[in-house]
Amino acid sequence: MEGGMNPEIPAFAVVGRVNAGKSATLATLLEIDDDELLRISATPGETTEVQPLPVVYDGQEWLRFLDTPGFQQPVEAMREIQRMAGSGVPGPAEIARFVKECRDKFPDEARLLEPLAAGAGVIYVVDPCKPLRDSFLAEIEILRWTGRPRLALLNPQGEAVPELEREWRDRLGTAFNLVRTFDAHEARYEERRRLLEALLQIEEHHAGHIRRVIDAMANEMDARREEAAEAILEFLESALTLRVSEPVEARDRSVPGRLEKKKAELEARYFKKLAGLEEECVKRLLKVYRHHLIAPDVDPARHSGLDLAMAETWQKWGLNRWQLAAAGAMAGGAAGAVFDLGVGVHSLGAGTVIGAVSGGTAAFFKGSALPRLKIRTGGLELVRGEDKAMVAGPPESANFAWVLLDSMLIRHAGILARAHGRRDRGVLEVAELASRVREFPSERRTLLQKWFASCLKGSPDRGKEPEVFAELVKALAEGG
Ligand SMILES: Nc1nc2c(ncn2[C@@H]2O[C@H](COP(=O)(O)OP(=O)(O)OP(=O)(O)O)[C@@H](O)[C@H]2O)c(=O)[nH]1
Ligand SMILES: [Mg+2]
Repeated sequence: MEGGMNPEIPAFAVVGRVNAGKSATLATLLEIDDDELLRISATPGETTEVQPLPVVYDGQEWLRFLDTPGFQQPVEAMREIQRMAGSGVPGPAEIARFVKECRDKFPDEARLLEPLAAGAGVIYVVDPCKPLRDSFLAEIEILRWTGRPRLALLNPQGEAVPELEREWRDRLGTAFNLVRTFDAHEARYEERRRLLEALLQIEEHHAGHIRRVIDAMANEMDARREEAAEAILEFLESALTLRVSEPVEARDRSVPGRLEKKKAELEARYFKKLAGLEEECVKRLLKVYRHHLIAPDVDPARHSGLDLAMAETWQKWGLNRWQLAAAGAMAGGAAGAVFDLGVGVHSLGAGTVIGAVSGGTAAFFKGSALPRLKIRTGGLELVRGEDKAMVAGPPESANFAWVLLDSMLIRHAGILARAHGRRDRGVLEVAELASRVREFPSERRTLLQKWFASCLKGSPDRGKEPEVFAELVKALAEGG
């Protein structure tokens, strides 16, 4: 397998200047967020060997990408190849000779051209924010001489400069079969699919293989959406049915303040458990979409200022009052509960930043602004034999379930928007994303409201589950 190639399998080598974002492009395209598998770094010359990245579905390799070291001395390499051609125009024969004979003098160029000489197609990555210097023109010339199918990708690493980009496009247009934009830090599923379709356009010979990968990717996205819907459904059910209890003894009633203290402890336990369920769900979503560098974020430092943002949180997500009223009425819910937003609504200045969206719904329910829990005490429940118990259930707010759902849908959208080529650890950037449930069609709201009500009562309506699941899948597809 010369140069990491097998003639049966279409191969594309990703080439370009050091630091152009070649590895990042492949990482995003193939969803690899692990530096152990694919190194991305601000240090130029990070990739020093050709690295084959096979695309395998159903145990079979359908397509192969090759990450390559960057061009280091393109102008000198171009002159060398021209010298080999003498008075003629250089072509694939000179490229092959260069690969064989110039390893010592041009180790990087020889390595990156080797797979092209062996038959791989070209994906040339450039940063269109950089001026189009002679050294880039030399790279473009060399790649043209390979005679291989060629796709150029503009991967902007900074602020776009329209005149520069036009210059790049004009020049690349003369030497490449296609020119496309692929932002390695921003591209999502749709852009990844378009990149593969571009390969289909430039390399008709292997169309079947490439199409197979495009289809497999689409099927996989559908399957993931279903897994995500299942995770969210299970989260909602466990969160809405969550109850915590605490035994109550005779002296709890006789010593003043003691019951109140117990209530407060009980509330704290409830919200901690809720946060745990939430974290578990976000972890599942991250896993479904193959993200390892993002934490579900439960860092309390990120949540400061949240208590204040509480009212805005309830207003920003979930349904608004009228939507709640409508959903509640249609679902046969108690209209009286509808106007209870669960918190003292204090007005906040416009533009208050809700820093903790990424932090979790748990953060919404914190400190003095905790919504009131339904707490029942005094002989209503029997726990462990004769002990009387105090039971804390869901917050009284009619919007509780909607806020939980919205927070998961928003995170799901944030996960889809996160490119695997990024290597910064961190949390999802979802603060700017708007409420999803407010856009739901009314039949969906009614269905969910009914199911929520059954969960809140502690007896989830299993008969409705398949429908709820189907609606969640639809909602996730709309949010993608
Ligand atoms: N802002 C931004 N930075 C990017 C983008 N693509 C790559 N980078 C950054 O650019 C640097 C180089 O990225 P790599 O993917 O390692 O580049 P490379 O072309 O593989 O580099 P070598 O292997 O050294 O030739 C890294 O710090 C990346 O995070 C992008 O689309 N946007
Ligand atoms: Mg690299």
